[in-house]
Amino acid sequence: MSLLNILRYPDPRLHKVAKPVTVFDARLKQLVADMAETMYDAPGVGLAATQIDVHEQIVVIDVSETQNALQVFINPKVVWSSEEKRVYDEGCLSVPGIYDGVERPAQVRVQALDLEGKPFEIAADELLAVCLQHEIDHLKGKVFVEYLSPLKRNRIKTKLVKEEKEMQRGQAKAAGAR
Ligand code: K2U
Ligand code: ZN
Repeated sequence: MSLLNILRYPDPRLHKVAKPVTVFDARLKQLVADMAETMYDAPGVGLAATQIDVHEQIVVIDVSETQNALQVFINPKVVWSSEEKRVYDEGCLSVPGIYDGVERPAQVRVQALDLEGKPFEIAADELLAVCLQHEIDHLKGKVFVEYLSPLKRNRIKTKLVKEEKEMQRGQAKAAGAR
């Protein structure tokens, strides 16, 4: 299995819209295994294929306390959301170090396919509901900072671009020193 590179905001590839999965083969299973390994290593409780620059509708989630209950959602879609809303302090592996309140429906029902292509439906609340909506947003090319004010979003963008440049300078220096 391998650890995959997670795209960092404001990388434009995070805004690509993912295509539905139509082939359920060994490649898909390997990709899901690599996504799960990458998520657990980060660590995170969810990861969308968009974040690893694969633009197919694939999501892995594990909201268990013991991080040993992986859930795989292929071509997921929200088919019902509650009127009740809940604000959750969200983070994102593609927006490191940034956490802010996002209001979303408190409960959702999601239809998806499993790794064999078999349809299923799940009712979610609490962290799973937040994570599912967050990941399905990723598949639509949407990052959670887009729910924040333009001022906050621009400050986050400036901060992460500065950090990316510093990281690249550090890597170039280290390569030059070899
Ligand atoms: O999409 C991602 O980057 C994965 C997120 C999923 C997530 C976002 C918001 C709220 C819940 C889950 C990462 O797991 S962010 C890190 C994290 C870890 C535990 C709880 C909340 C966020
Ligand atoms: Zn995210």
